[in-house]
Amino acid sequence: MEGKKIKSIDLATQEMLERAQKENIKTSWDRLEAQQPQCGFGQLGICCTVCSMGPCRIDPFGEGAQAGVCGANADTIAARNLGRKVAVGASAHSDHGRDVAHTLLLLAEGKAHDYGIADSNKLKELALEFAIDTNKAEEVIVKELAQKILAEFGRQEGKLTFVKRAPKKRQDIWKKLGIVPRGIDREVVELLHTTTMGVDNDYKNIINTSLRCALSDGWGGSMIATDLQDMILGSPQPVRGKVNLGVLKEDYVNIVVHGHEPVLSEMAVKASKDPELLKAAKEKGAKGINLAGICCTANEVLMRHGIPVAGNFLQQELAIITGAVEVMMVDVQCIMPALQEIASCFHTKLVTTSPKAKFPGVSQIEFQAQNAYEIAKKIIKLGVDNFPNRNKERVNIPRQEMDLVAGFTKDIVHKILGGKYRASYQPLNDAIIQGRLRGLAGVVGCNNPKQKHDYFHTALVKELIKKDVLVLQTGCSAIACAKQGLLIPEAAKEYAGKGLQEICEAVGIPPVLHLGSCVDNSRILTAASQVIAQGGLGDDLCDIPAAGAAPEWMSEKAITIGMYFVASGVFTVFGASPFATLGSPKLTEYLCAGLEEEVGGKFAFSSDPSEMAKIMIEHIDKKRQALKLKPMMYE
Ligand code: BF8
Repeated sequence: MEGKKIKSIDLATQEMLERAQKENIKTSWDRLEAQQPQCGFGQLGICCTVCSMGPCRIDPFGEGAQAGVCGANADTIAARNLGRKVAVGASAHSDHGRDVAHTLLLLAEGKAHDYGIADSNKLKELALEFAIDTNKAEEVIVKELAQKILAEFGRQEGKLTFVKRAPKKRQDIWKKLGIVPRGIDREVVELLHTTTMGVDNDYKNIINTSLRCALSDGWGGSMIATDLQDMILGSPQPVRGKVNLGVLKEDYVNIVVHGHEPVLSEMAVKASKDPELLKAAKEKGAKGINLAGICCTANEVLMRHGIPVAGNFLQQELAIITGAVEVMMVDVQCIMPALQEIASCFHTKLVTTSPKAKFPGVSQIEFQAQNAYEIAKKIIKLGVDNFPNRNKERVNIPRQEMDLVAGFTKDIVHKILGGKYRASYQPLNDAIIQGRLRGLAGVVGCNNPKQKHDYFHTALVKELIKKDVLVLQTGCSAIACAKQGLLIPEAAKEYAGKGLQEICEAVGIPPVLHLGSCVDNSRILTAASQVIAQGGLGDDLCDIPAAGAAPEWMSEKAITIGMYFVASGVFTVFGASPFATLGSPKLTEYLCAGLEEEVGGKFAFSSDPSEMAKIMIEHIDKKRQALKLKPMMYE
């Protein structure tokens, strides 16, 4: 790769990119290059396609048109474009949550026999939160809960039930600003409505509606997805696993699960151990069946079963290019349309499973909760039967794989830090109060070929832990750092500051905690609320010495997550450009400064991981000072 711009810090990725180049297989990096120069108006957020009088664009230099045909200026156009992204991101997470809730209803009605209640404590907890009498038969409680949770989506008035999980002061702020989320669907629809032609032209009001919609995701759809998945599929426990393309096995049938909704992949885990299928695999000349994951589906099956992770978002194409994947089974979200073309260069069968996500020319085996296990078996069987079609000469699996520990939920953090006898957040709060720990950071989000793959995540996280910040991770960011060896307890000694090191060594945790998939960012909100409830670190989420970041983001979902973090009072830094809002300096200023006065959180943007770490640490220190906490112990 000498003399060329390195596209990834990950050696397995570098190796596969070289192979793709040799074989003239185009990946997202090549397509990005072919797109150059990308549209400047689009990058600045000042291209409007809302109605057919356009497309209109605003001249960013102030010389040409300053308004679209309808009269919308740069502020309105940029805010509307941003708001629509928030609505899409919220709808993706929340529709995922709805599907899980629907599975729960089918389960309660006896129509989804392959599922059960894996965590009955979670059922009790949720039943109490939803004011359900728990002295009834379990199936009655489950049915009532499913119905009540499904009603959260269509709720017209009042507030989402999980809003009560936030500190009182936070809820009061939302009330004052009129951004308490009501029904999930209602908030998405209202944001889409108000950003259509000729409705809301006040950029601040559009952001206000966007914040409410984002909150309906963070404290609604995503939280529902997380809690119900834990209840039905089992609450994660710390588990060791392996990560990177090296987890694919040369002598095995390799099945890769990719996407977001774990209800089917959970069944794939079970089916991959089915004696009948294992026998069939051996008959076809394989040693067994090897299941691995990509993206957030990977995080889900990793956390609950220790299933290895083949890679993050930008590695989905590369997994197929190893020539060793028999089936890639996809559900929804973050699945590149390019996969089919790449699969057609190899023997790999791409299988879609959601009626919401079809690919032209790709066969679909539709997932139904009613006969989930049979469907999963059918897909795995397809992989087994495809094994003899593998061209052994074309198999090229990079050797890289790394250990990691995942499965840290809010309850686990509680238990581990609180000790054997009394689960509590007090030791964590005390560590922050006494200056052993500086604070907390949530580092989350995607990959983006515009940025050196995995570099921004790992460089930022290394700087944070060096300064005694405990890092919580989800999504592709967690996979990036895991590949670089940051998610094992031994990483504390090598990378963490002395205070964080002491804590990690005392309780045996890594300095970077893997909390799950992107909907599991909701775990960060509930954990932070419990930190406040424990006492000593203020009375609102914005008081905690904490910050968030999405260093390599690309998805609309990342913007929605950022919005609900900010609306919850968290200072949140995004890598690269300010959501395509630079064409409106007023909007950018509002997002990066003005919002703080209203919600206590704000955005910052930076394309330099050291600078990102610096501003996050400055923010954490500012919060420490405001709380009059002790100076850092080892500085
Ligand atoms: O929901 S981090 S690339 S996989 S959007 Fe997608 Fe981004 Fe990965 Fe998970 Ni989240």
